[in-house]
Amino acid sequence: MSKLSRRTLITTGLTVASGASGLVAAAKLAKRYGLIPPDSGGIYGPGETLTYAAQRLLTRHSLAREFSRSQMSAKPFANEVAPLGDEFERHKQGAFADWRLAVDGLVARPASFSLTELRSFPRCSHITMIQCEEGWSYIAEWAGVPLSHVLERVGALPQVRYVVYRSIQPDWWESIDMADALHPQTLLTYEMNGGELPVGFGGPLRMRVSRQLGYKSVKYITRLTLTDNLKRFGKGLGSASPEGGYAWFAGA
Ligand SMILES: Nc1nc2c(c(=O)[nH]1)N[C@H]1C(S)=C(S)[C@@H](COP(=O)(O)O)O[C@H]1N2
Ligand SMILES: [Mo]
Repeated sequence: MSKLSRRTLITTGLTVASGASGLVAAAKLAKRYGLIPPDSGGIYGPGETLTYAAQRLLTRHSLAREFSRSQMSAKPFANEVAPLGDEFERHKQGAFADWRLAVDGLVARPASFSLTELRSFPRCSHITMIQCEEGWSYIAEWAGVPLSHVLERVGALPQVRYVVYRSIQPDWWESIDMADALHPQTLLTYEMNGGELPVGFGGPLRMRVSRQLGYKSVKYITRLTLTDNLKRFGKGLGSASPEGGYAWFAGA
């Protein structure tokens, strides 16, 4: 069977199962094809599974909508963050010269990159919309190094299934699957709207996951961990968001 017709069959199966015999049947089907998100337990679990499985089958390679320069928001809104603390202040005073991005886990060559090194890697940019789950949004230009390039540089091992990313704010950590980690619009950004990424918007380094809601675009990134299993991180639900009642997969 061709790849496409197999995909159509599974997707149709998921849709039929969700209507006819309920979400649980859809979840069973998703499980057979390895499309279970890490927060699949609990009362919303079957719904989360259906969303994630269907999205991955239908839109794995789709691009987030890109906008023209004239559509950029005149006044982008920086969502307030909790106080950033002394360590961050020290970095800020030193113009972030000592900021590092550590990369560990299932990699051939664990590494730690300075911002200067990250800036020397291939640079990509896009004008996309960031949407908060609370309803507001803005359109901005983001520039940085594609996450896929960093993964290639450290030698991501073939069994890697997720990238966990952490902030200098310990409460903010997320993970994404390989469809998003290798996606061309997923960038470790250090620039916004043609200038340095402001602190309010996550500077000096922010993960920009363009196909998901704003909370997946974590600010002040310090560490990436490549893994085949999310169970040993936090409460085992994949990231901080499901621990707080939000979906791990936040496809927008
Ligand atoms: N480290 C960190 N990252 C974060 C947040 C935060 O409070 N701390 N807020 C998240 C939420 S809920 C949203 S909607 C976006 C907001 O992005 P903005 O400030 O560029 O509008 O950042 C996300 N990344
Ligand atoms: Mo948000």
